[in-house]
Amino acid sequence: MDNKGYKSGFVAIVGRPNVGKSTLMNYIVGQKVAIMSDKPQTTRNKIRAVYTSEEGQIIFLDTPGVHKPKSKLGNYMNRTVENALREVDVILFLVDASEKLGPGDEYIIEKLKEVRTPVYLVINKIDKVHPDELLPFIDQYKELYPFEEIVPVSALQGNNVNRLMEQLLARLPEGPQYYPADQITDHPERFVVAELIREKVLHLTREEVPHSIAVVIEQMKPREDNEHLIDIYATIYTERPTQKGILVGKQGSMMKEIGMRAREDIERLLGTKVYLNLWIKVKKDWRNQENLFKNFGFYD
Ligand code: GDP
Ligand code: MG
Ligand code: K
Repeated sequence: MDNKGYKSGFVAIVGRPNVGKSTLMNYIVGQKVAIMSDKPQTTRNKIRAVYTSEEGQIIFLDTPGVHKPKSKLGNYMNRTVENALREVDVILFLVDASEKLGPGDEYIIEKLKEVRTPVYLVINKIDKVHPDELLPFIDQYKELYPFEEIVPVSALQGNNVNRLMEQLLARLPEGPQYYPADQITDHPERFVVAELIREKVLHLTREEVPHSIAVVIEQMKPREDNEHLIDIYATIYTERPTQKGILVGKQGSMMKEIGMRAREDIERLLGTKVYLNLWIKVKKDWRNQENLFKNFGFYD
């Protein structure tokens, strides 16, 4: 493929819970990808959605709502947010036009000031307010931070979202198409699925296999001829061949048991039938390999 003039890059979406981050992401990729809910913090993990067009590719990172950390997981989530902010080309700061600027927004703006990444203020839910309210709303935010662009949208109805995409593509550097055009997202459920498998391993092997294992979901997608069946390919990484031996078990019995129990839980989680394909690999010292760690999601 001739990549000349092709744009690509990474965009983080930050914003308080319920401002519409998942809704925007879903509109952009044209199908439901993130777990939507009225409850805050349902999107626990970093989600990647990929928007591909003739002009370029935008890789979106959804982030959990920024909040003052209360737990280790909270700390992790804030770390995720901060790393995301630093590593991306553009940050979309999503706010709710129908809500007053609050401490949560101010907290995020403080974080934005710590990084050099350009920030777009995306004012969502404009369908809920009178146009006259928009200017004073924008002025309040302008006083707090020098946003590079200010884009009012309705993620729910899709108003002005295409314009936002055009602006982003214009802003991104020339770059390759990182992902195939049909790869829409890394499902947020992947994280939970990996955790379920890991839980079964630790439970069934008791102390024999230490916590030094990691589960990576290689692929997870509905089967082409049957949307009610999801194929999941997962790899369990161990540090030593002896651990692999324990996990496989006599004639594969342990592996079978892990797979069966994990599948039951995953089916309950996803509400569909699941075909779970488990692999076990030995990866020496994976814990000290930073890159690998990144792909594993959340582990202490
Ligand atoms: P998140 O927590 O930031 O990911 O927010 P969600 O995407 O889960 O949205 C929270 C709620 O706001 C949901 O009930 C959405 O339907 C609603 N919502 C999101 N975008 C809009 C919008 O543009 N207009 C209106 N009226 N509601 C929206
Ligand atoms: Mg969300
Ligand atoms: K939410």
